[in-house]
Amino acid sequence: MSQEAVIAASGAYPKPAQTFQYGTAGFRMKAELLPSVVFRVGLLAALRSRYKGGQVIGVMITASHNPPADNGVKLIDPLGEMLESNWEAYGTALANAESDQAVYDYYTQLEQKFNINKDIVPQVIYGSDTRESSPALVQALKDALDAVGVKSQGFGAVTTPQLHYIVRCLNTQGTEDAYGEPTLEGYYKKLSTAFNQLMANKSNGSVTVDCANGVGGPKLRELQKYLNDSIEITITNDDTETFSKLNSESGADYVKTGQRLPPSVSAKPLARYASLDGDADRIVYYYVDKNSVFHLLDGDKIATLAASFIGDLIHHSGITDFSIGVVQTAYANGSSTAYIEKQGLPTVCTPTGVKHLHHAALAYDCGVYFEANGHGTVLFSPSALKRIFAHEPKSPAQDTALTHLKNITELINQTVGDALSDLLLVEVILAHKDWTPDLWDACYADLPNKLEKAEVEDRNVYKTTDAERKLTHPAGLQEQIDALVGKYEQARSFVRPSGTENVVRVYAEAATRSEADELAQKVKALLK
Ligand code: NG1
Ligand code: ZN
Repeated sequence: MSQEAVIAASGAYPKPAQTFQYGTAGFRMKAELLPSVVFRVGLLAALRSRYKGGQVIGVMITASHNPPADNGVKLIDPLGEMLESNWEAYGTALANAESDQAVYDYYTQLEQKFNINKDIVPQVIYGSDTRESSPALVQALKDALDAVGVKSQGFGAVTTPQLHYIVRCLNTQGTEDAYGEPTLEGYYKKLSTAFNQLMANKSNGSVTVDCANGVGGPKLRELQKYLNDSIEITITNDDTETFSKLNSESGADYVKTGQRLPPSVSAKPLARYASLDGDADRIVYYYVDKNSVFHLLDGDKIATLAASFIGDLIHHSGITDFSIGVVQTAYANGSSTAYIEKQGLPTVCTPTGVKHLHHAALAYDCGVYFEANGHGTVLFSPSALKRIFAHEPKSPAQDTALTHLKNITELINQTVGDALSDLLLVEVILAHKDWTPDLWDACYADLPNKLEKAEVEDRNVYKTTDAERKLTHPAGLQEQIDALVGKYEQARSFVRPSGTENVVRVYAEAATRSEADELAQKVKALLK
């Protein structure tokens, strides 16, 4: 790597007059602002790989559920986790360096700070979602990787979780923790093999999947080719050619935020429907009842379903002293938390952002974590996996439960929340329980809730504590919220600054729909 090469390559991607910040989802904004950021993220990925002894780092170009004109970029650490949070600041500093020389200087400063061995060849893999802006951003990334001598490989359009999967596979190949074959085919085979075994001799009707006109559509079609015919999957909203359709009137965020059907879906009573987001790392389910009333089965409902099913399998396998915990955020419906606790399972609340949930889930033999918006997965600790795979069943019933349990650990993408893997997981559980969506829904009744956003002058003046459930600043505001909450039954409300948009979010829940809406409006009015 020469100074001239880096500076010349950086010169092709001038920084706009803008301050950037590596947030909970990496960098995310209007795509035209991103070329310099993506170039510099490429440099950071190279450093991170060398810092990790040449392990493979992933770079995903996506803006998930954001509108078509946005894009974003985030790094994936060697085991498929999100970038370690103390490195986010280096990404922020690189993105904000004011000149090409400053970019180079900061890069070499980091090399020195971490005493990075320059003989190590860095390795980076990358992928993108289906946005119109993605190819140009991929080019910016490649230019950075080439400028600093990275051995790189592109996977084209992939779901975010697929790239996480491949990163982990590459870094664990040939070890006792080998995660799978590091290809898309390997991904489909791993999920489908587990699914087909779990669904052998079962059939459970059909599910319609709205793919938000994003990358999940073609990838689900591909996955479908490997699945047995135990369920029929109907794919809708899978037009990735018309860029403007991405996340438009479709997708998990549309359904969850608006608590309504996508207009393109005419739902049959008691049939199963699911929506993915633009990069297929989120999923929500829903159905309409006999009276055509819409019911959402969100991330909380998926978490409770998964935790109770896995708990039963552990029990029926004869495995003892096994801890299962459910990790949620402040957005989890109060009824879901109460339900989980009633089942005797511990719950933990962390700040928003999957990196926090993921971290907390590691404390259990099996940690189930989901954001209410449908982003989540299940983690089995390495020692728990060893125990499961070494366990000797003492009866045919234990043997069956254990076989299911082993397949469940293979079906779940343990690197990150994965809409395709979660879809198959839910389908398996419903088939095993012989549940229609209303039976699943009947586990507990969601408290009516409302999510609002407020434009404020400076969201950074809003500071929170207690896993974002309480404000410490501006002074006095929390007391005003508490006073309002006190006027309603079963009510809860909190305010926090978004980590991905320049807004403050307001959440309220209460015993009735009108009270939840009113409380949200009143709390929002306090922010004026
Ligand atoms: P922010 O903008 O910080 O609320 C949103 C979601 C998070 C998470 C991130 C990353 C809500 C209320 N917030 O974060 O859950 O998914 O985006 O995509 O849904
Ligand atoms: Zn997403």
